[in-house]
Amino acid sequence: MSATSVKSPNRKLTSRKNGSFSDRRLKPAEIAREVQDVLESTQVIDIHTHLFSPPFGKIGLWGIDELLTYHYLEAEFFRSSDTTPEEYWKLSKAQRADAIWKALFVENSPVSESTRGVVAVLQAFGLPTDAAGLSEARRFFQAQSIESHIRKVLKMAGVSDVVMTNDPLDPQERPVWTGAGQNDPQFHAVLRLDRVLCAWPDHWQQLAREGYAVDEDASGKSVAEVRRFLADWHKRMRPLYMAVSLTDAFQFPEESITGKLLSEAVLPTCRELDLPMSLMIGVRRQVNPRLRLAGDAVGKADMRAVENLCRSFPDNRFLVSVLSRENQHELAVYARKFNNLMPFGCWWFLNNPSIVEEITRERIELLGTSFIPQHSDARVLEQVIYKWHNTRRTLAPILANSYQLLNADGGEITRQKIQRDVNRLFRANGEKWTGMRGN
Ligand code: HDL
Ligand code: ZN
Repeated sequence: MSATSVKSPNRKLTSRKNGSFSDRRLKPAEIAREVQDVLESTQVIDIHTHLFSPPFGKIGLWGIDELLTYHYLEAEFFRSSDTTPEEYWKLSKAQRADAIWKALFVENSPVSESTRGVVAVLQAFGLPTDAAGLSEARRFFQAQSIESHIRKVLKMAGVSDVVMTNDPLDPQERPVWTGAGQNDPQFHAVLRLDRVLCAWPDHWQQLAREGYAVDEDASGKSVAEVRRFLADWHKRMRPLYMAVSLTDAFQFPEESITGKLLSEAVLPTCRELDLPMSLMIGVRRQVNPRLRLAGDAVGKADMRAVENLCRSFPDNRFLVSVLSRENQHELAVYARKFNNLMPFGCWWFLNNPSIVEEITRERIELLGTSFIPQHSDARVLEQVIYKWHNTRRTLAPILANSYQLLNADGGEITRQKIQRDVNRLFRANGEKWTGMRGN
């Protein structure tokens, strides 16, 4: 994959034949190539990431040391090294990256999805992919200026818009939001509410300190004051949606502070502000705390909670991603029952070609193109290069096969229709759901 493997997004969309946008019926043998070309030339809106725009400074991660110390790779490292987590955490960032490079890339073949991704990024920048050490890669990344590097990386990845994850109670983020804010046109905010919805006992006092009349039991004026908190942060962040990550044990309705604040504060405010609510369900937090961020695992969730939310709140729009492979078919079936439910992405432990293929095929078979196929979940800037290259590579044969079947059953396939469908999958479903660009 060369650094320009994703065609410039401004490349004039023309057919190969007559230079105009072709609505000529394609021959079966032409379909695969047209699908690949449309995927490569259509920029995507990355609907969920942990990336940050330049005003956030150092909490925006990029470069080879951050790529190698990604928590996905740290989990794999402990399987291929005698280094204990306690010894590892004592190392510097560079020492950790050196240790991971040695164990996963030099002493073993980087054939996992996350290790191969780092190889793909090095290749995309024309850097050696089999060096004994990291000095050349470090020199390259250290020579980049972050502003131009961001634009180059997003162009290489074919990403037009990055949707961030923003925590109003994170002390590292707050100075940006209470200061000049962020107005980078390629980055969009999301109001992430894990601390409010899932850890109220640990965080209600921070709201109280900021002047919101809330209490430990979320009683009295707490609901109204949480709504005021959300409205205040909506003004600061202008988020595309509100979001929360929920464990595999999540139930709704539920006699709990989570259930109360979700139904009485967050969802009514989403309706008032015309924002979707993103629910990411199925994490089993810290099954191995020694691994820190890499210590989370997955559990099968009770999807009745999604059913009850979609039915009880028909005027709310829900973006839902579930972490267990076993929940995917249920999610797709529920999306057939509730048109206020938008399934999105192949999240975290699912973002591997073997599972992405299964999930995407069943979504197309059940939902047509009315879903958002992927998000990168990128934590380190350059990850979008491999994550979106891999998504396009996995999607291409799936989409081509769908059109081959349609053609064989009498449908007419044109490049124009392929472009319309890919635009819906990569862009319009997200734009419509979040109101981006007034759609
Ligand atoms: O809660 C989330 O948004 C998850 O994506 C977690 O951040 C997780 O650690 C992750 O990075 N998954 O890819
Ligand atoms: Zn995430």
